[in-house]
Order: sequence, then structure tokens, then C-alpha cells
Amino acid sequence: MEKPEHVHIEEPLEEWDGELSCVRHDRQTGAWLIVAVHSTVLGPAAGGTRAMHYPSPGHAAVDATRLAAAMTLKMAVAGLPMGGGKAVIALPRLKAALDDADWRRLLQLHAAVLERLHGTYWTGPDVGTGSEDMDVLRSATRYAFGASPPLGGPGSSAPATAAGVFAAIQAASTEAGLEGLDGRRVLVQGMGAVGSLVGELAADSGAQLLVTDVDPARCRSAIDRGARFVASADATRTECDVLVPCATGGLVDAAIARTVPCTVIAGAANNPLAGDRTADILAERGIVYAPDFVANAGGAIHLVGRQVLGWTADQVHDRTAAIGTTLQAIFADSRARGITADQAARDLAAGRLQPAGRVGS
Ligand code: PPY
Repeated sequence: MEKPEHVHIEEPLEEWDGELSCVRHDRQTGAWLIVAVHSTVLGPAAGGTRAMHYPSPGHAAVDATRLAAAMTLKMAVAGLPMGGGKAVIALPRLKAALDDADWRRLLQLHAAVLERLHGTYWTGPDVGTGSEDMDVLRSATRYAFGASPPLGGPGSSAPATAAGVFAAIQAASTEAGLEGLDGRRVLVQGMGAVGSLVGELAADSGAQLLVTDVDPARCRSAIDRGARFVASADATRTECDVLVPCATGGLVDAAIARTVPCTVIAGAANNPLAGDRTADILAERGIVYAPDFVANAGGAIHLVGRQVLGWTADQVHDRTAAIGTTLQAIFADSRARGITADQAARDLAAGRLQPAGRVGS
């Protein structure tokens, strides 16, 4: 989809196949709070709260609904007993320009919305929110994952997400015939909490690390440890073996898919492919793409595993490493049936979302 100046909020909501969307406008700050519950077939919907500035509330609804649908697939493929949802706090200006009191007020309002949903949707950290925000939410609602350890929460999900992404990079590289990461050029796009950890894991395996971010300062410590800086505009035209999208979505559209000079795409970003044909174009070019909702499930495994299922850190570790095995099966199925890995992963999720495929039904 093109990025028009204005998207009417009813457009994404009409297009969407989700169960429930809930919209609240805050007159005082001008922010919009949107909760998108895509599916509760496997359990209560869960997914993070993204706090960002959007060009219009309609753009925020596009993001919330698509991200919520991806959460349904993520939970199903990871075998977690939760459905898919996402919340967006669409800020009237950049988050950095919002004062603390307004931000806290928005969190309180969000907590009140979650209480009214009575557990249909559970939130957690996402782009623009972290453990400290979950602590604030947690003081006003039960329905928040990812509070900090002093408040009894499981803490940051970034290490688990990064470990899962790294397992995905390894599986996808093997599928592409790369035989290990030693000496391979791994380009991490988005050096936030998860991207920088993935970069460290890749460098520790002998990869040659390339890093980029819209905020170049976030590349500093990786550069100090030997990584090469790539300008953000060059992220998808720099030769590399593995491209690792770790920022917001939509990095690779159909036109970029036709030219991107890499062999593997595997990262932490949700919805990194834009457009219906993009996965097909990558496959036609022989680029191995690890479906995002499989590769980036480590955060969900950590939050739901620790907070709902009572898993130990070791169990979370094992389930996160198993993302690699899941991907091997998805690649094998994609080869056997002549479909993209993205479609094979969607089919795996769909099988688990069918009533007949559910345990106990
Ligand atoms: C994501 O993986 O994209 C998330 O939003 C993480 C998450 C998972 C489960 C509950 C809350 C957040």
C-alpha cells in the first residue's frame, strides 16, 4: 500500500478480519489509543503496546491491526496458549517531545482501557515502551506482561528475542547453503535493544558486522567494537550475506525485493515485508526469508513462558532455540510443496487455529 498523507480510520478496520477493535481519543494530549484484538481462538489476545507518532490515526490503525494479526500467527507457530492482539498509542508528536506527566497520563488511560477489556487483551513492551512503562501499567491493571523484576515481572524480553532471531539467522543461512556465519557479512538494520544484541551474537560467531540506524548514535558501540557503519538510506542496497531487519516494519517492498543484494533475510522486525507479492519475489530470486512471526517469537516465549506458564529461564532458552528447528521444518515444507516459507509458516499457524487442530476441542 502507498503511504498517503491521510488514512481514514474506518479503512483498516473495514479491511481487517480481527475480532475486536477498540479506539479511545484523549482530548488533553490529542493522542489516540487503539487496541486491536485479532484472535482469541488459542487464548486471550496478547501483544505489545507500540507508542509512536503517526501521520494520522488511520495510519496507527493500519499498524495496530496488521501487528495484531501477526501476533496470532506468532503465538500459534510458537505453540503458546494465547491469541493475537496489539495496542498503539498514537502520539500527536514525537515521543521525545512529550512531557513525562502527559506520558504517565496516557499510560493510566491505557491501563483503564485494558481493565475494561477484562483480560480479552494482555499487553507488553513494544517499540516506544519498556519495562518501566509496564511497571506503571501494572500498578493500575493486571493485564500487562513484562514488568521489571523488582515488581515481580520477568524483565526485558530483548535477550530472548535476540536469541530467537539468531537461531533463525543460523537456520536460514544453512538453508541458503552459507555453512556458518564465520566471515559472512551480517547487516543489522535498527540498533535498538534487540538489534544490538543480535549484532553481538553474530560478531561472536565470526561474522563481519555491518550496522545501520536512523539514529547513527545507536551504532556507536558496535562501531567501536569493529562493525562497519552503513547509512540508513543504503540499508537495502549494501551487499551482504544476511540482512537483519530490526526496526519498524515495511523495510522490503516489491521493488526492493527485486534488487536487494543479500542471500538471507531474517530479523526481529514485525511485518518487514510490504506488499502481497514480496515474499514470492524474494523466493524467485533464491533469497531465503525467515518469516518474521517465526523468527521474532523469542520475546513472546519469554513473556508468556515466564508469566503465564511458569517456565524457568532454561525452559525459555530451550523454547527460543527451538525456533531454529521450527524454521527447518518450515523450509522443508516450503521446498516439498513449492511454496514460499512465508506461506508454509502461515499454513502451519492456520492448522493450529482450526477448531479440529486444537487440543481439547
Ligand atoms: C511481539 O512479539 O511483537 C510482542 O508484542 C511481544 C509480546 C508478546 C506477548 C505479550 C506482550 C508482548
